[in-house]
Amino acid sequence: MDKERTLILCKPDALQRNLLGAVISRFERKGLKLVGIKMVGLSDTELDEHYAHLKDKPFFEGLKKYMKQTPVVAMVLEGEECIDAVRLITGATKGAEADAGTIRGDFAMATPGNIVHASDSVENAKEEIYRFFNDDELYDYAKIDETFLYWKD
Ligand code: IDP
Ligand code: MG
Repeated sequence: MDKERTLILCKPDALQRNLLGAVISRFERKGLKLVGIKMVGLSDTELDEHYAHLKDKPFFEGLKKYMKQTPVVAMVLEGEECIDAVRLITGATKGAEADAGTIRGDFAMATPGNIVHASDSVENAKEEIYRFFNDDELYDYAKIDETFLYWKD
């Protein structure tokens, strides 16, 4: 199984609605390893890059305004095949349509306010991590639960 890293942004509504701990807890209890974390005030340049696939959408400017209301908390999580696993925990884009039990399904009702961003592919994860983190802000360390988490026999 490939070890992957993925980028999470806890969006301004996660901070404003006091859901930061609840969000991080969802990833922790799944067994994902936190290898980087920081608070970031997003710039227009970063948002134009990060949401380049949406630049022609009518909601693009509103999305940027929402993402700049407060700093976001950026995290890099590591785990075997974690990119898809984290997207499952995150849930569908529109809060009201996201499955119960997912972060968006449990905590969000709409868009753009859907609590978290999570990378959606290996290629995008690499690009997004590089956009928000320097190499010396990401940590390699052994975690004592890994033998049981990824038990192979
Ligand atoms: P994703 O976050 O589930 O990957 P994307 O389509 O990549 O979804 O959209 C990025 C973000 O843009 C969403 O998480 C949401 O905050 C916002 N967004 C997506 N669609 C809409 C919309 O129809 N109206 C307003 N905001 C939207
Ligand atoms: Mg996306």
